[in-house]
This record gives sequence, C-alpha cells and structure tokens, in this order.
Amino acid sequence: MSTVRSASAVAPSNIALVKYWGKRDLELNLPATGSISVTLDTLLTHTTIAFDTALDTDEVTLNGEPAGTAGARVARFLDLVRDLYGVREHARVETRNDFPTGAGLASSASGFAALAVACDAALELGLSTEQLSVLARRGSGSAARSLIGGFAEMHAGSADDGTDAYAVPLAPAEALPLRVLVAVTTREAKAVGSTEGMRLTEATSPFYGAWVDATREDLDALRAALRDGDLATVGQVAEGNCLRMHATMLGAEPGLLYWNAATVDVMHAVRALRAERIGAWFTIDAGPQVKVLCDAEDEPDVRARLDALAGVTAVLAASPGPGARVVEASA
Ligand code: 2P0
Repeated sequence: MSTVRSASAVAPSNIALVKYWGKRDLELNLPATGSISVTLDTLLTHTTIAFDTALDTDEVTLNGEPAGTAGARVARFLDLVRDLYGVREHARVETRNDFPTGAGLASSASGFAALAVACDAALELGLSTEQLSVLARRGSGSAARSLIGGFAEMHAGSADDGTDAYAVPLAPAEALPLRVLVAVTTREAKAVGSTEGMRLTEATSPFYGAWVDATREDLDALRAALRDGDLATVGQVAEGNCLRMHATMLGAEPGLLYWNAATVDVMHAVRALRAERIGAWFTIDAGPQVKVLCDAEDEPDVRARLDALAGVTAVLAASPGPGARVVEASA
C-alpha cells in the first residue's frame, strides 16, 4: 500500500516595479539588490502535488504535457525540499498556467510560489510566510514576492545563508487605483532565460555596477510614492527603472535584446498617451510583452490604444491582488 500526501495551491504572478536583475550568490539564489513588485490577481499558476511512497522519480506535467527542462528545475527544487525537511518520497506535480509560459510573464514566479506553498501544505511543514518566501526564492528569485499580496518588497539581505532575503508586504492592494494591462506581442518562449541572462549581464555589461547603484535610489523613490498613493510617480519610477535594466542588458556581450518590433510600438503608444495627458507608463521584463500601468479610470482609453496596434495579439488585464494560498490539502 502506498501512502500519499497531497495538496493544491494557487499563486499569482507579479511584476516588478523596481526590478531584480543580478545575484549576490548563485547557489542560494540571493539577489544583488532589493526589488518592489505588485502581485496580479488574474495571472495564476495552479499546482497540485502528491508525495507518493510508490514513486521512484518525480513526475511533472506543465499545462497537461510532460515538463521537459522546467520539469528538471522542479525536480531540483523537490530535491532541496527533501534535503531540508528529511522527506524521502518522490512526487507527482501537475501545474498549469492560465497565461503564456516562459515569455516574460513571470511564470517562474507564480510557479515556484505555488510549488512552495503546496509542498508546505502537503508535508505539513508549518512554514511562516517569511520561510515560504525564502524557500520559493531557491526556485526562482521573483517567486519570493508572489507569496505576498498587494505591493511587496524583496529584501536583498546581507546574511551569507540567505535567511534574511525574503519579501515583505509594503502596501495593501488598495493603496493605488492601479490597473495593469499586459500587451502580449508573442506567445513564443524567450531565447535566453532570466538566470542565464543575469549571469551574462553581471559578467560582461559595463553598466552593471551603475544599475545596482541606481536601483537602490529607485527603491527609495518607489517606497515614498507608494506611501503617498502617488500613481504618477510610481509609474515614472517603474518606467525609468525598466529602461535602465534593459540598457544594462543591452550592454552585455552579446547584448540581450528581449524586445520585438511590437514591444517598441507599445512603448511609443504609451508615451503618446501621456502626451495627451492620459496617465500610462510601461514596464517590460525579460521578454517581449509590455505591462502598461494606468489608473483604473483610464483603462478603456489605454486598452483601446493597445488593441489598435497590429503587433499586439492580446491584452490581459489585472489588478493588485492576494498572494499565494492553499486551495486544498489532504494528509
Ligand atoms: C523581476 N525578472 O524583478 C525581474 C525583472 C525579470 C526581469 O525576476 O534566476 O525568473 O529564477 O531567480 O526570478 C526574472 O527572474 O530569475 C525576474 P531566477 P527569475 O521580476
């Protein structure tokens, strides 16, 4: 007779308004700087895990298919969980994203946050939110932030063992009347993953040191703007930080160019909206999609402008929302 311990969890994606791009420790996946993000209510990963004494290997399906490279990354994470918590069983993991996977929509953020929460519930580990954030970080740095609802700040920490590198709540979801419109420009997976992209940038971009210094200033400015409920300043800091990150990536050798032509069209459209006094700001991660920040009141105008662009294949809408949570657990 086999024994099964299972649980299901859901975790939202998040987008960084002040971004994480660089590590102070590769092994423990420690970020070089802090970051600030907003957790999105509609971009979700659903994960069910079953630790089963009858299994002799981990079995991972992603969106209904056997997971190739992503499955190996999940198995490495499960090795870590087994090692840390004295667990012997292998697991069956079924995970599903309700948005494009691996294309700069932070699927590793929601994916590893959901996995950490599901492991904690299935194994009854009783981890605190901070401990869950530390665990999720080992899977993917941005996942540490998806534990937290609303606006989250990830601390870079200074401890060698990474116990102080976790995300904390910065402001509740209601702090700003924010809508995030995601202009999808392709559903293809990106060519260079974030982990490799960061390594290349740190090793070769002459702008990397300046990026780290500028990020510290952006964190201070964004914290103050959130405290004041000042959406225009939040948008301005986020857009500037995004451009500085991409400038740093472009300075790598070979330069990392995550944009396509439609990405650039959206950036110009957002700036044209601002010239017409409609508050809209863009941010772009390690992929070609553009996330447009705007006041909920301006959503129809902003959406109409994005819909009119030939290269935009879909517009997904989200608001600040709750963090990762268990949806079902059975011992
Ligand atoms: C962020 N990104 O702060 C930044 C901005 C992409 C651009 O965090 O190596 O997938 O797994 O820790 O978390 C994407 O990096 O990287 C990311 P790993 P991750 O959202």
